Amino acid sequence: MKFWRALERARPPGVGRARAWRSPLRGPWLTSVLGAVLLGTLPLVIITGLVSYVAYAPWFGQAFPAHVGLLHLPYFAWPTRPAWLYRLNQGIHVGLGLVMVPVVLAKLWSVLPKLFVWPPARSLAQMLERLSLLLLVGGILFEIVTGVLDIQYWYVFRFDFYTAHYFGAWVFIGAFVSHVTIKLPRLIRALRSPSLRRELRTSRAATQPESADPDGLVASDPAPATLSRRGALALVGGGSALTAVMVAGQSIGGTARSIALLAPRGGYRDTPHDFPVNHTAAAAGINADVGGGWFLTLTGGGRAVRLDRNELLAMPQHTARLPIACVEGWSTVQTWTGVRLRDLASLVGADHPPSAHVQSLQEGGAFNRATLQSNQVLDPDALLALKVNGADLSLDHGYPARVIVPALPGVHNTKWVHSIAFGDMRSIAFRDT
Ligand SMILES: Nc1nc2c(c(=O)[nH]1)N[C@H]1C(S)=C(S)[C@@H](COP(=O)(O)O)O[C@H]1N2
Ligand SMILES: [Mo]
Repeated sequence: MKFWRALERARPPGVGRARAWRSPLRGPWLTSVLGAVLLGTLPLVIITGLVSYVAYAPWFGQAFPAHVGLLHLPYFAWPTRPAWLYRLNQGIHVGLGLVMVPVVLAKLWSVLPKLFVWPPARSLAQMLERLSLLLLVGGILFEIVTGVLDIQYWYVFRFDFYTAHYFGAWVFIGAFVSHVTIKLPRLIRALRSPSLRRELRTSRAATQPESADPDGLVASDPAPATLSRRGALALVGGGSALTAVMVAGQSIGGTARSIALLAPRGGYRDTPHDFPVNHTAAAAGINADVGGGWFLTLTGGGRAVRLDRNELLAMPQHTARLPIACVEGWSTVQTWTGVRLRDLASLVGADHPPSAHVQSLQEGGAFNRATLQSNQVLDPDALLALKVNGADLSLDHGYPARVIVPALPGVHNTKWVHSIAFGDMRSIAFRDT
């Protein structure tokens, strides 16, 4: 007893004053509506994130982070069809993830007073529960912050973004699953009364606090409503809609790109090269005169072949409309022309290569090479592109030649290609990392 009294005296100022939180909107119903939206959407964000890890082909040592032990979905060879598969996966992960940010913040607001409860725990069980909530809230905020900063290329933190985002996700997944397990019955009960339909018809003037609940979400001394619950939901929905517009613009293209404030990426207005650039040639240390004296080295099947750009242009050319879908939340479909990768493999006698290792002229960086699976080499639309939209590639989009493969994660469409080695690249790739 003495302990509790001491704890009460040690209460920090401003904490534990339940009366300070007076919004009449707070209560199990509002928290549960927001919770239900997140329950329906966050699993999709989680799964597409984990699928993306597998799509990077971690067995070639080229997923980020390279090693995650057992913490991944089952591995499978990422398909090349449908060509928009990775685009869809990343669109859901980044797009839906960002659109849910206002909902997450609103849900945190709805339970905010509970953060300031004093004493922090009255029993061991309660202490464990609050610790798990710390992982839940900390986990989602960490994923949001690291994700958004990555989209902005703003690496303010010292740690590696991908490693942090990946393992942070697993912390959140654990906390999320246990939170849902514990709260689901209460969520269902709270959603029944009052019904959504009735609440959506309730004006601000008729908005009443919910009756006191065992969780203590309802204010003990509620102020008059300044906003109805439907108004609050409309506000959150509006925030989500605005986010959707700002993030989708970069993928929709045209004028919509100019309002893509969340994913500002370059491009060249009114040219065949008017689509986003990931790293520019300047950023990658590629000189403007890269074309002079350039040749491509092919190896495999015990042979080596060197081709210059004119020799590549003299080979059978193939054209395909294919997307580039970047993990950073943008995608674009363009018309690419070049030599089929499988024709290049045949040139060195590797008709059915188990994989291919593509190396860029770019020195250093994590994106200057990629290992492709067998199906990604053999697909009839898998190209070493020399042109885009009928014009020679621009320097920033990978001149003299770049890889473009259907459904391949954007990062593996290597630009400024220098060499391609066909064969079993598993061991080589693992030595690299
Ligand atoms: N050599 C090299 N290739 C690269 C990159 C890079 O930084 N260096 N970025 C990759 C990433 S992450 C993406 S999304 C695409 C973007 O292609 P784009 O800049 O032509 O739009 O190129 C990929 N190829
Ligand atoms: Mo990317």
